[in-house]
Amino acid sequence: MRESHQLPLVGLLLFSLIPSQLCTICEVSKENHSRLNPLLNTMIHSKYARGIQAANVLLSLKLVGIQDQNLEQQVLQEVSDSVEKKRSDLTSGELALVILALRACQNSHESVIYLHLVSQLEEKFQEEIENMGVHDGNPLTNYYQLSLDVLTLCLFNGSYSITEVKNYFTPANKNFYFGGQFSVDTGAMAVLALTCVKRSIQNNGEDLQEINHHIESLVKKILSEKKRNGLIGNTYSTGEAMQGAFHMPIAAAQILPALMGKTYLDVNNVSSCASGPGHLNISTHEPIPVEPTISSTWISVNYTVQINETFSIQVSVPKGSVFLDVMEEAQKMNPTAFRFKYVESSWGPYIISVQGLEENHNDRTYWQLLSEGKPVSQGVGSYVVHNGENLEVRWSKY
Ligand code: CBY
Repeated sequence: MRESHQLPLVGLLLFSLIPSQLCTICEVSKENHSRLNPLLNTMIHSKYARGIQAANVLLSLKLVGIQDQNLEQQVLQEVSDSVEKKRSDLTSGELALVILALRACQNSHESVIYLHLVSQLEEKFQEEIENMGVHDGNPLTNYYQLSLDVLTLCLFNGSYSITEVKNYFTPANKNFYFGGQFSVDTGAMAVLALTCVKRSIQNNGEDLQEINHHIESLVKKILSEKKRNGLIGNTYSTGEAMQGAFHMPIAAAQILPALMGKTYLDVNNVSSCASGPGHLNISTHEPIPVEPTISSTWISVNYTVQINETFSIQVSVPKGSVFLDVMEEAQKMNPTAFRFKYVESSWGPYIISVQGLEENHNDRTYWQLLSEGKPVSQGVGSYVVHNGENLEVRWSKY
């Protein structure tokens, strides 16, 4: 997982934690607001901002105070439709995001209609905890989603136990790590959740001290993952971010609030969301479409499925193809060795099984994607492959 993809959350986090030092650097000044248009356009016009992903976009639009009734209505409709479609199939974190998006920046009296969603989230959060009880501390989903759950319950008066949060969110908990590597996304979301919980604690007791301690230690871990070029908040990294790393609507939706000086902790603060000078005004014209690289050039890559045995094949795909294209071509050529299934996630297609062997969160197994033996930092739908590359999907544990 490369640092470029961690920027959105690191941005949110740095901003929320050390505002006095970083606000002025993180936040894009008013005269430069037009530079945010590429991000906005990515969020708004992408045909990929579908389903649950629309919740991320709606949340971001509301937080930065975009005043476009039409647009908001459209995204809201997409969110409502996908909730309707998935219903009880929504994971806890997806439901939390939906609540954050729907209730963001609303007066509390307008929000009564969403109360049942909060009680559904309370249930889903309990199911996560119960699963940890019977499956060796592994939740149904992951700690990124548990953090979203706690953040949402905390912001919108749901019930949760501070003692539970305190015990489960110790920074040494294995769920903060994948394959021994600290997950910056997970840590950042946990810090947002713990910060909300901290603010809700009235007395200066043991709970407060422990939560504070968790926050400090998680922030340390996040900062120690900062790479030489992994800065957010200075002109350079922001400029770079605008140019390419945030071409997915979800990535754009996560970085934009930070650039406007907002964090997910602000969603229940109507005055901080409210429109006024300093909020974004956008021209939501259709972006000029980038010509797809129409090319008759074909490239050849090696593709391997690694379980206990190794299955390899040489595949030809048009230049500009992504990992998924390679997997599909291999599947056509030899379905027995290379058949696979995927689901749509907020970050695009996510591989759940190969050769019928399915990932399992209770066992912490998954299909890892690698190039030249190293894990790639994008999903199968975004990772563009190169001529002569050695690609692999490997049955792994995280
Ligand atoms: N979101 C979630 O529930 C996902 C949480 C998250 C921490 C997430 C990254 C961060 C985010 N902002 O959403 C996450 N990934 C998790 C938890 C996981 C694990 C999923 C299983 C579980 N317990 O829920 C797991 C298995 C460790 C994992 N991610 C695997 C992978 C690989 C996917 C391969 C496949 N089978 O399709 C992959 C490609 C790494 C690899 N080389 O194998 C991977 N993740 C990547 C690259 C990413 C980043 C995507 C970046 C991009 N541009 O596509 C990521 C943003 C994310 C999604 N994973 Co995981 C992390 C990063 O690079 N910053 C909540 C929901 C409501 O949206």
